[in-house]
Amino acid sequence: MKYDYVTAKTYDEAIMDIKKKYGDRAMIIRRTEHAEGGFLGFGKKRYVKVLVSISDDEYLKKSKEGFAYLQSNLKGAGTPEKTVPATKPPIDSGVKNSIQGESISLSILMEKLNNLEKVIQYKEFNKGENIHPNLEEIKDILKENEFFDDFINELIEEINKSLPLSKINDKSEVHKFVYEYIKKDLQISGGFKLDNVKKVLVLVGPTGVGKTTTVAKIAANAIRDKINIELITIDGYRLGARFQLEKYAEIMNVKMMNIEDNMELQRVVALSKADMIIVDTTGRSQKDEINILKMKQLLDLRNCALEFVLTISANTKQKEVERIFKSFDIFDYKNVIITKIDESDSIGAIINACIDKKKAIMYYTDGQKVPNDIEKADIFNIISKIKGLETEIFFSLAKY
Ligand SMILES: Nc1nc2c(ncn2[C@@H]2O[C@H](COP(=O)(O)OP(=O)(O)O)[C@@H](O)[C@H]2O)c(=O)[nH]1
Ligand SMILES: [Mg+2]
Repeated sequence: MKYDYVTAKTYDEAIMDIKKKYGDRAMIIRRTEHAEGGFLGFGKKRYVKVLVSISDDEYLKKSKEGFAYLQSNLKGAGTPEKTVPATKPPIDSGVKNSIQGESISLSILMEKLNNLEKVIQYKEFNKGENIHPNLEEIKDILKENEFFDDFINELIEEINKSLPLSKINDKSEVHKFVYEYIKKDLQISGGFKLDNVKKVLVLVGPTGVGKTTTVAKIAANAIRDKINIELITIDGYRLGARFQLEKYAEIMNVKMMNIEDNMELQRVVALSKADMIIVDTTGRSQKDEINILKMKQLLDLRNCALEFVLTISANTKQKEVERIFKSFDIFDYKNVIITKIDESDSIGAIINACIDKKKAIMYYTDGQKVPNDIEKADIFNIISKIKGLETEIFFSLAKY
């Protein structure tokens, strides 16, 4: 944007000069009357000085685009739809029609530029430091819950695209949008399903997340539901771990076996009369890829509904979550169990990873007590774990 002073004897002449020199690109900013020379107030030379701003072509193009954008985006938000002002700009008497026309077109341009300014402000508002306070708040909430930046930014963009300003101004509308957005993409399986074929449920995951405890919880609840189950551990090299499951099996009075190789496993599964076999796996580190590969080979089973479940602790640091999801990819797991929710403030990263990788949440566990501290996941109990998201109103409206 450039600026120029145009001086002429009269305002009309100045307008004509401006039009000749700059065409449509000029916008009048200020007009001042001057007088100089003469003696004792007589013979002074009078003239008009007009300050104009000159837009470059790119700016003018943006103005037009910006105006269209504003019209489509800010409709209903109190933005004037008409570009031509109701009152004509003041024009001196005796001004020619053509000049009047020029003034109107300059006014229209001025109006367009004003609107462009609003568009820029609106865009700026939703970017960087000037983000709308309600979007700023939701951003903070999701960050606090350890959702990933990419997810948050996409969500904010989606809100800007889908919600009119009048709804963005309403905090509960923004929260509702976030709830719907997560609900739309988050898969929930809410427990295992039995098929006609024998089910083999295998819990994999990092050491110490609570696999053995969770196996015991699932088993105890299945027994309560009169499902015939058996337990297998391939955690044999860690004697302590094996005894841990043995102890649970003893209390629940279910069969438990320690398996060392694939042949043995195939035989045991084939001979089993159970509806479901739950397998507790080694607690070796997920960084140990060779062991993961060996485990995969050991667990290669046919003629049964083999299902791997990733067990991950809610305590897992945000940057670890993606790596863990990835390192167990080899098992082609479809479901996730979140453990130790009672010890963590934020499960956003896990929810986020489940959305990204299209994994369903099966259960969450919230304490050490077997069998009680486990819940089948549903959309309400999972989303309500997002601290700061006001979900009560939507839950009360939603049908179970
Ligand atoms: N607070 C809490 N502790 C849990 C939960 N699940 C398991 N634990 C504890 O975590 C520790 C490791 O559990 P374990 O089942 O041996 O983990 P594994 O190595 O994955 O088999 C034990 O002390 C469990 O009691 C849970 O949901 N909440
Ligand atoms: Mg274990």
